Amino acid sequence: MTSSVRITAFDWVPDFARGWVRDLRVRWALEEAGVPYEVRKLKAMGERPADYFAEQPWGQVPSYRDDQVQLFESGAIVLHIGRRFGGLMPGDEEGQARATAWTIAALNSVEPFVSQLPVIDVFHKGEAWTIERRPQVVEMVGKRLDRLSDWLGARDWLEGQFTAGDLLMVDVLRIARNSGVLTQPNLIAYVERGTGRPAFQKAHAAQLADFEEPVTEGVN
Ligand SMILES: N[C@@H](CCC(=O)N[C@@H](CS)C(=O)NCC(=O)O)C(=O)O
Repeated sequence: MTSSVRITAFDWVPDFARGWVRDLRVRWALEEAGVPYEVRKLKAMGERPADYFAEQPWGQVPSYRDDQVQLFESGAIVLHIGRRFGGLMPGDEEGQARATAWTIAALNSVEPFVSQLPVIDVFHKGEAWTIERRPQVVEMVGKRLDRLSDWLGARDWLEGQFTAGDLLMVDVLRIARNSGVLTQPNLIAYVERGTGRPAFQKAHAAQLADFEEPVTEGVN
């Protein structure tokens, strides 16, 4: 199958962000599906090229295109890859709807809470307001993660087989783990299972490797 997939990524981010930029999710999905891709690197510290806002309304990464569609939003891109190339979506309609629900749950019901932690711990480190705010966020995150832990129980994946929903959920839970608030043993094992997949390992290594390469003249 020809696909001519091209994604966007940054040419540079600070060390603490390497391995965490959201093009990782798209690289991971493409690796799960066995689809090769090219990367258009954008200068992180410069102005975005004017044409880029037609690809991503806020000038963020990732954006994605193949020979059929042009997309933005990592969750939408991962769902598209799953539908078009396989590897991330069950074959039946109900299973696909459930995988979509978990994708949105990761991005809408878990990530908004979890992503407050790096904001507090990294971007506003040491500021007075964080002393009061952090315990409140930890409590909210804990409630979400306890219920998620109950759902997962002893299963390997949220719906019995690995789907786009697991990909997004594992990536969001990585943030919780890195912030020191992932305490539920089955969720810790779930993240290890997800990040232990060869496709995640390849995608992660590819993002890191891309920061080491100079930007090719003319492509950004
Ligand atoms: N909801 C978007 C978020 C994308 C996003 O936050 N991208 C970050 C990198 S992880 C970015 O481009 N930040 C630079 C900026 O906002 O200008 C998605 O999931 O694709």
